[in-house]
Amino acid sequence: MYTVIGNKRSRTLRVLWALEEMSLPYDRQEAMPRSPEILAHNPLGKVPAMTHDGQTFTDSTAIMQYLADRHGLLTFPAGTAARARQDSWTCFALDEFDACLWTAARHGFILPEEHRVPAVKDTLRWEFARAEAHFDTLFGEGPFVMGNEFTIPDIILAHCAGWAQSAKFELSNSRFIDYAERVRSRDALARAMAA
Ligand SMILES: N[C@@H](CCC(=O)N[C@@H](CS)C(=O)NCC(=O)O)C(=O)O
Repeated sequence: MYTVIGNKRSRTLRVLWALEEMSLPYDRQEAMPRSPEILAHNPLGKVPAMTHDGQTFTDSTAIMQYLADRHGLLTFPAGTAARARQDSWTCFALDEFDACLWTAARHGFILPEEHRVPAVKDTLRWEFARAEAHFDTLFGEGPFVMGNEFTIPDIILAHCAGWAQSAKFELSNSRFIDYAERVRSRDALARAMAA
């Protein structure tokens, strides 16, 4: 049994979503960032973590890709050209979307007040819009980034689209908006949110 430690208003939702997509059974342990519950599993205090078979895994992308590889779902096999392209999408999602949102959060409410630079948000909004334009350039026929196959980077990108809205980053590219709406309408996300 997999046990996911974290809270749904965080990247933990990505792992829950992946588990629901794969129809795998799991338990949840509620933990807020930096709480004693997560510090017991991750000395950095970051959520999510996941335990399985006496082992602890951290970082939402590492956890999702571990699950995908282990069960041969939501991924192309390691060592294939398709997997390299899939991993490029994963890196793109993390570098261009996740990084903007995370930096905005850090300068909004996470860093000690004296180290925050609130004005950086304008630059991050501009960077986010540029990332949407780059998505448009890279995206093929769809419906997913890897064509007909729904894979891990789709979860990261669509999660970032939802996160952007709650962080008041207005989405600006119609192809990215359509894509995000399509991916976010999947039943597995609704189940993960209700879990
Ligand atoms: N790359 C990591 C980032 C984890 C992370 O920073 N999580 C946030 C919540 S979404 C957190 O726990 N932050 C607390 C902190 O940085 O102190 C992942 O994808 O899991």
